[in-house]
Amino acid sequence: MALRKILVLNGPNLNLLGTRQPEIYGHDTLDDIAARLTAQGEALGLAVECRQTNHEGVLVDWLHQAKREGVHAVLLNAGAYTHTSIALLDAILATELKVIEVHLSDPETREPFRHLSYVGMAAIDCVKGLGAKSYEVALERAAAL
Ligand code: CA2
Repeated sequence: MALRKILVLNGPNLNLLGTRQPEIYGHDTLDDIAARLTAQGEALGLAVECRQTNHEGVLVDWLHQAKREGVHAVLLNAGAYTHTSIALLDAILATELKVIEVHLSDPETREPFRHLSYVGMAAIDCVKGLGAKSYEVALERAAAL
């Protein structure tokens, strides 16, 4: 039987991870995180695919594609689009995908403009504030869905 697929989608500026603001986002690069998630996925019997884009519409397109391809769950760190994007909220609602919101930091303890999450209005779960470990906890939760 084919492995269940988990898509890990990362939004704007997350390609800079590990190079700037390590006091907030840690020292791991996105490639480090992707490598660990892939290995963790193999242990859990999941096929993990990680992607990053700086473009809102590309995230919307990837959610539509995930629905068409029958992806089991999506881990979504939409970066700043978390707090602004009704398009992403609509895409999650329209696709009815199981989306787990992920954040390295805890936006609710940061500036007030980060307290609102449009992604959170449609996501089934949220893991935040654990640095790169947020993705690993989210993947464990996705495996249990
Ligand atoms: O904590 C998170 O994971 C965030 O989604 C990160 C976003 C931020 O806008 C959200 O409020 C919380 C920002 C990602 C920017 O990534 C950088 C990585 C390295 C250096 C600078 C920015």
